[in-house]
Amino acid sequence: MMLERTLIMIKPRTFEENVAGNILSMIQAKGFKIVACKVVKLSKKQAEEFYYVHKGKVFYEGLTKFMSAGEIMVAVLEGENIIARMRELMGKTNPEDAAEGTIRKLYGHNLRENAIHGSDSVKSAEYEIGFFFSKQELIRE
Ligand code: 3AN
Repeated sequence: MMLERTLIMIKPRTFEENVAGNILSMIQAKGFKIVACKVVKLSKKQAEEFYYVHKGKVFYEGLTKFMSAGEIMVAVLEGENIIARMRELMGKTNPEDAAEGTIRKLYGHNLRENAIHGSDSVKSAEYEIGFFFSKQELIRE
């Protein structure tokens, strides 16, 4: 078991629906620790930078447009094996395929507007956390 950190984003439509509190409750009920949390709004350019790994894919333009359309809540979570465990709580990318009781099943609307993002590896978590949070914001001592 590894103590890891992951970056989550409650996506624009979902944040606007005022269900961020419910989602954070689900996360806390699992015992996942919230290390940092804030509300931001990305520009189109910033969304493109964040999702650079998807550049060139058919959904890149729509995804970055949607992700810059409104405020989002970003948070850093910490725990053992948190990257995989958070992705399990999120459910599959397409809410239609997500298991009952997962965040995407409960709050996702479609493949693009799927409620929440979570880092998919240690490497992407490091990049994504650094994208939104400064060292100072992550200080614990
Ligand atoms: P996940 O967020 O489950 O790791 P990725 O990394 O494959 O999934 O995709 C990143 C985001 O791009 C997804 N959260 C989703 O909003 C969007 N997306 C992925 N595949 C498609 C697709 N085929 N059509 C539209 N949007 C997509």
